[in-house]
Amino acid sequence: MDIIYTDKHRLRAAKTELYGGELVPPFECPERMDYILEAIADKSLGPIIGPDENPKLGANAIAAIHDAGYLAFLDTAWEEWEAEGMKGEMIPTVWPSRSMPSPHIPNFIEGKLGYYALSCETSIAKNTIEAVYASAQVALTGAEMIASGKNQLAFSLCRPPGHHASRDQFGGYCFINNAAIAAQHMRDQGAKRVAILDVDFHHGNGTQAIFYDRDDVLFLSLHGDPNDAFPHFLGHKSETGQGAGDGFNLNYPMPPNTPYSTWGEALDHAISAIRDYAPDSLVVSFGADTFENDPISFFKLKTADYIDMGKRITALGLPTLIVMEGGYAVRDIGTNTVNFLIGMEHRS
Ligand code: Q9C
Ligand code: ZN
Repeated sequence: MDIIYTDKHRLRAAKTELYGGELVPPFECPERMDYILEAIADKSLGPIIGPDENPKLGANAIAAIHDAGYLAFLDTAWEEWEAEGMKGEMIPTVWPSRSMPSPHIPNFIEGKLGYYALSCETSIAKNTIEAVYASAQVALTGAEMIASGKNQLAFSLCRPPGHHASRDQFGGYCFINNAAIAAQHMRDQGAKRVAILDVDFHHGNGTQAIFYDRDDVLFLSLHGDPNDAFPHFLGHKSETGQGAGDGFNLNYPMPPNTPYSTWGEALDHAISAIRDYAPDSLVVSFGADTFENDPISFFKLKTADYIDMGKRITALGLPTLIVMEGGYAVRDIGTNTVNFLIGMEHRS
């Protein structure tokens, strides 16, 4: 299967993550990609190809999915922060909270940072945004391969991840929603319906919010119950879409210690909903943080389960783009991700 990847992800090299009241090295680190690439080489998967260099590819999709003011904020955030003489990385400290509804967008960078952030573990650092756009290009290149009919399967090895990013907010290690812009690009290239299946441990709050009122993109997410897991404020079963999108959003929240047997039942339900929807193509937001040894998650999937997961999803027989999201058990992320790809390659 074609794997799209660029070394530019290394420009995303924040030193800090606010975690448990301490500043720690970020869980979402460059080494994640090294372990995945090593496992890909071990199994001779590939080829690994660079993203399309055409800067216009998918520009419409990015503009359709994200707010212009948000993108402008991302472009100059670090410069503005440095110009104020701030010494550390960008960590928001203030938000327009429930008691301050309908906020105006402030001028000062500290205020803008809180306005455009949904959480504060995701420090913005020098060159972060360059890596973010390279990751988006990796997603769009994969989307183009599927949309053009050149490929039935492709893997966009994106970093940083995207599924927590909404139209105008970053957080949960995400800035541009790679899966959402990929799905939008497929729509722009003629797909009538696209399904996005999110199997990362965390709820894909950004993707859900982006497509919540649309019926042309079906969103399904299997994840840790938001009562117990990040992002805490979205991802309940009762969230089923609104307006034209009513019925086109499906959440499968699951409790701590969920094993693959239970998780797989939710997957089968999601797969049958995708079959009923009959999309032209599928985007899979893949995270390996469902793994039993993930340091920040609580499902109990085992390494061999990822092969079965891939086989079940690929049985849909749809043109499919896999987009990399999370996974923080760095030593095992390569094997688990590659097992998923091997499962996905089982096509009749
Ligand atoms: N106590 C992705 O997997 N913080 N993002 C969790 C746990 C945020 C995960 C804190 C986790 C974000 C793409
Ligand atoms: Zn995750």
